[in-house]
Amino acid sequence: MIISPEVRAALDTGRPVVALESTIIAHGLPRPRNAAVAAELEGLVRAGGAVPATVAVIDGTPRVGLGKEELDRVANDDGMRKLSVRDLAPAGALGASGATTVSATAYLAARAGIRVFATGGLGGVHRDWTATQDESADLGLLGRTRIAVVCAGVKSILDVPATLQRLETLGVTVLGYGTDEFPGFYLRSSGQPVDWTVGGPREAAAVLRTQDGLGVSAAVVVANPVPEAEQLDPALHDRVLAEGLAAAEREEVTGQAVTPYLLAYLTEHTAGASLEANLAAVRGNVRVGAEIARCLAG
Ligand code: PSU
Ligand code: MN
Repeated sequence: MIISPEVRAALDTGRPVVALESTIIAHGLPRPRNAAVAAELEGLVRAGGAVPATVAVIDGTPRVGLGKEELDRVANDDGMRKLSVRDLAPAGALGASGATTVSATAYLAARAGIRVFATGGLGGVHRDWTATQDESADLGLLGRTRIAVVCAGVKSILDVPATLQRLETLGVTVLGYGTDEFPGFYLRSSGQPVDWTVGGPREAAAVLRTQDGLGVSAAVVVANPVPEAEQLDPALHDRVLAEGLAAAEREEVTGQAVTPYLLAYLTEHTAGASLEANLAAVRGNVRVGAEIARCLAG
């Protein structure tokens, strides 16, 4: 694994660092918007007084902190695979390149010594789980990795109550960030309650410090809702999502392809509105991630 000099220096001197994933760039957002978003997110981390560490695997080498050229490859190279944590070893051994999901990003970032990671929405338990057993590797990995993940909940294409139940089973702490309801990714609320609420970055950082003191080594999900003004219209969301789920079933989309398929379906059939809500959520999470990292460092 190569940690970029800037990230290395920040970690060595205790300055705030925020990890960012690359799957959202390579497979979650349409081109050419994705490259601009990758740069924008790094800029938001910097504006928040922290160092961005985007994670990806380039020609077999896991990288924590990407240069401009690598970021461009993540956004535009058709050969970029989607790498979950189980894919890291074969990608490394065979020299493949790929974008890292939440699970692979959290794994590599924690290994590099990064405490805070910001993304859009976690993977989780899919709605047809009893038939397909499709559950994102994100959850299992978060159950054994000490990292804070700032996200807007889990993607609403999933079974949200089942995902929350699995997080509980796995021992993952879930904090509502200024809310007592679990966010619904494109929507402010999923309608599900959370057990714990933090009021801001100081309280979130205090939870992380306390967790360190206790030696608990699971993730803390900091669930930060998209701003109300920028959420997707809930009625439109429910209608298009139902159509998208039916289309995925009709077209027999399975495995790793399911999440990108549904995200793209929503973008297309909401005339881009879901994409804007998605981006608003990610931006908010990246800002909060930088604030929490700063509180931790200071
Ligand atoms: N959130 C987004 N866009 C994405 C993802 C999350 O807004 O593309 C990605 C994350 O990388 C997450 C992955 O880890 O989707 C989950 O995929 P799967 O369900 O195949 O595990
Ligand atoms: Mn899956």
